[in-house]
Amino acid sequence: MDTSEVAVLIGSIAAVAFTLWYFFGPRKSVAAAAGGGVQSMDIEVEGGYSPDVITVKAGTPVRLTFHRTDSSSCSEQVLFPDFGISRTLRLNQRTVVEFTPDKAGEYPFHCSMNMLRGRLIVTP
Ligand SMILES: [Cu+2]
Repeated sequence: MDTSEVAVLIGSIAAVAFTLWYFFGPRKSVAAAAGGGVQSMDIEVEGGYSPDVITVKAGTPVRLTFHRTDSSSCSEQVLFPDFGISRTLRLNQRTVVEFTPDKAGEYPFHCSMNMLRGRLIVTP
C-alpha cells in the first residue's frame, strides 16, 4: 500500500466509525433549565432536533423554543401527539411551544412525517 491508499483506508474507517456513532452512539438527555417557574430549552432544528432527548419535571410548565434552520419541508412541522400539539416552524425563526406535562413518562415528538424524532422525558 502506498500513502494515498493508506489515507483512503483511514478515511473510510473514520467515516464508518462516525456513522456508527451517529446512529447507535449514546443519546444524551439534556435537562431543561428551570427558572421563573418555567423549564426552558432551546432546540435547534437542522437535519434533526438538537438536543433530541429532553428531561423535564412533571407539573411545571415547559417552554421549548425551536429554531429551525433546516430548509427541507420535512422539518416545518413539529408534533407532540400526547399533548395534542402541532406547530409550524418557520424557517430561520424561533417558535415557542408551551405546555405543562402533568404525568411522568416518555413522550415522543416528531415532524409530520415522523422522520425527525425526539423524546421528552418527564420525571415525577
Ligand atoms: Cu419529516
